[in-house]
Amino acid sequence: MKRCVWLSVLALIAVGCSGGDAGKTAEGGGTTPTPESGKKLVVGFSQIGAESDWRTANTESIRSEAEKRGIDLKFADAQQKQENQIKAIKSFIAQGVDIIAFAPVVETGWEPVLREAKEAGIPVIVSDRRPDVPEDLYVTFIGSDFVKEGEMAGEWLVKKMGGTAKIAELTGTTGSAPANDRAKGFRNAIAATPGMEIVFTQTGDFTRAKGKEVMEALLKSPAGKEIKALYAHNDDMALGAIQAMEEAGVKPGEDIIIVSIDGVKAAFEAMVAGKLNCTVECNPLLGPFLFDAIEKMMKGEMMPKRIVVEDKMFDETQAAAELPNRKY
Ligand code: GYE
Repeated sequence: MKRCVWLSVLALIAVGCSGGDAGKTAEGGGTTPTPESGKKLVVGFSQIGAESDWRTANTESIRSEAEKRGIDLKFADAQQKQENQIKAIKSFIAQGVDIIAFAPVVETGWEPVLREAKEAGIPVIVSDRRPDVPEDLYVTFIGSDFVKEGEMAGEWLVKKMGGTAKIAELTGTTGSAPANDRAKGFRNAIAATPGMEIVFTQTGDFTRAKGKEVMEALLKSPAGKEIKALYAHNDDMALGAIQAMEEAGVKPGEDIIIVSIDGVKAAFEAMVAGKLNCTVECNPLLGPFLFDAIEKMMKGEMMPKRIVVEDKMFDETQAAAELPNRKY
């Protein structure tokens, strides 16, 4: 059944991008959309913004992979605003791109625009973050398991703190899949250890500046005096918080134990300097995954609804050896 639905999507694409007669027949009677000979494949990509080192590496991976494969990439930066992403997707539809890919800044609010793409016969691939929409509105979702990342961070912290700590949490962009899932995963991991207590939680919007600002205010408040650990949903917020701690005379990595997520180079440098204790990797190099999926789709191959990118965890004891291997 799924295959039938998919083949009819492919047939729609052929009509949408080639006028219905340039596609070649695929096995099983479906139609594979091939851009007219000599015409480059056009992919519209709506990126969230440039909020973190992770995002910069993600953008670079997508741009360079498109270039390598001779794909015409129409790239739109939404500056962290959903309304800009919706505008970009509508504009891709109006331009009649072959494929739309996007990283949804928040989980909700995507159904109407994805229905428009579907009605226009343009397939959508989801990159990085999950949107809360019915599965028939996209081909596949490529990205990490954020709940698992939160669990890994929590498990590591329980061990490191010997089961007791008052914890501050810096959450990611409110309403985003990684903020929701990393909060959930971390809570799953500490649930069985009552000594592990989250006493403060606030968004730092995945940025260094906001991470610093929130930590500055926290350290000035009574709650700030009892914090023994910090869990930041990304490295950038942890790095901002580290600056705030140093300016307040608190030793990051010693007075306050810090675990964060992403595994960017700057986090490894902070670990080597003894200021950060652990980072859970979240691979931003999604370009090859994305364009492999697009190429498979163009050949009419069946695709899973979910492509999970595997991540590892690195703590301060592994940082120096690992730093030269980091690619982002
Ligand atoms: O962890 C953070 C970025 O969606 C996985 O977004 C991504 C997150 C990443 O801003 O640094």
